[in-house]
Amino acid sequence: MLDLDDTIAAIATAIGAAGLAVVRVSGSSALAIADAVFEGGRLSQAPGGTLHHGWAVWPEATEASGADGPPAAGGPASAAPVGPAQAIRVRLDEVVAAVFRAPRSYTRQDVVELSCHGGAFSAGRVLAALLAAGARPARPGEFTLRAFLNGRLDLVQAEAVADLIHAETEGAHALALAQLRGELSRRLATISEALRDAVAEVEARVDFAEDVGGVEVPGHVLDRIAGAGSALAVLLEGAAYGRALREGVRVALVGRPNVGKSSLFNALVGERRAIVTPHAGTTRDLVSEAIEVAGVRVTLADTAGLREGGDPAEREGVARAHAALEESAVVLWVVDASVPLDAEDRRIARRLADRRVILALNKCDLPRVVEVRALEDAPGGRPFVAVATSAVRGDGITELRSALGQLLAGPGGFAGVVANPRHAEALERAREALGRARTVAGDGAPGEIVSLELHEALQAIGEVTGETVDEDLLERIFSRFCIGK
Ligand SMILES: Nc1nc2c(ncn2[C@@H]2O[C@H](COP(=O)(O)OP(=O)(O)O)[C@@H](O)[C@H]2O)c(=O)[nH]1
Ligand SMILES: [Mg+2]
Repeated sequence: MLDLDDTIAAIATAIGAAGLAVVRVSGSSALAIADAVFEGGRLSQAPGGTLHHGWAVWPEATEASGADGPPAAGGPASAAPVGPAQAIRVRLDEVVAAVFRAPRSYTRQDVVELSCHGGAFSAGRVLAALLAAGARPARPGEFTLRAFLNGRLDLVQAEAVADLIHAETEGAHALALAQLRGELSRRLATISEALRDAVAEVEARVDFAEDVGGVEVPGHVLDRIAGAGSALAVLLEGAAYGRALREGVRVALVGRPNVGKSSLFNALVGERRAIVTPHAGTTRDLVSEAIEVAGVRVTLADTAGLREGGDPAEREGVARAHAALEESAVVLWVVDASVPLDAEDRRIARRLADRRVILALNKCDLPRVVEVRALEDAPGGRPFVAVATSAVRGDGITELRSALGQLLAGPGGFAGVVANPRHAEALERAREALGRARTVAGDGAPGEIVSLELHEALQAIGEVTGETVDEDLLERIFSRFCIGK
């Protein structure tokens, strides 16, 4: 996979009915291979950054390519008799060829992109023709891997390409773009640079003092290490938010039966998705729907009312509600504010003691008998965000969304946000190594020991940017990409 010599080809667009599809070729023979399947000019003579209108054709048979006609497939083009002896080449589709010359291309190699018609058929035939002309099918993410190996992108940026493709919300998209622009990479580069300076200084002193025995690490170097450590800590603080942006979060609506969970769920989702009746125990199975709040994809789950007893179906529903509660980043706890709190409410309050909770005081269209204070005083009660709502009138729904948005919100901006768990794990290791470096330096350990920890931190940061990754890790990262990216 790390081989850059052969020329690879793949369909870069999703398969299906569409105006266009793009088939991409990259490698040292990209222009020659594209020429073999293109009728309408010599692409190998064309300057980079040019477009050429013409036809994709089946390549003439050569010893090297082993091409012996297009694959048998229905359709008018393949109905004509074809074969190696045929002088007239079979036209596969009308295309526009875009020529990019190394190093000014996505992969920094010669690249040709053939835009043909979309749909299930055309792009597949154009790709088959390129393969017959000598290209090899690209593996998932192999174009981006080449861009990385050729130094066009670092690993954070390469992974941002995959995140961009998979982004489903404005927030996930903005974050991926910021990382693709190199915003996280630049911050990591600054931290690494400070650490390399520290290492250089520590090691110079060690060398100098060889005869004298160990040396202590000077104060200004310790300050630099501490600065790098807190810069990492700032990045890691935003990691939960980053992960929420990238992957979305789950939010469960919980409460005792009949307080209006399903009604609030419907109001938040904006449609009558969950069944609402005046009877307690209506909701049994989980009903989930995704909404977007503050740029984060939120999967809301309406649950069965938490109470004990009930028939087997309701008990199963309650078990599922508890499971949904466990998986939720934030819990939307619904209380009927028009009736006094009961033992179930207090039991739920205790259950939620260590969770991030938004309290909806529902049915606020009716005279209110529950005060927030009463809930705070409940055993296990805690400060939470409370919003008065009326699911039937629509009061407080906007406030509920913005309370949720505030709980999910991050440090502001996407510039230095760590979103990928792989990055967070490695940066956490780097931060720990720096902590140890400071501790051992404070204990008067010799420079060599401090320098070991600094190297470990640099190594961990390098795993994020790709300076110090091994082949296995690259394989794992890029295998998650789409083919053609
Ligand atoms: N007055 C009033 N009734 C509500 C409100 N929200 C829900 N209800 C009613 O309370 C009953 C139970 O609602 P539902 O959403 O099924 O509650 P769940 O069991 O918690 O899911 C239904 O008759 C709803 O119409 C509200 O804000 N005000
Ligand atoms: Mg319900």
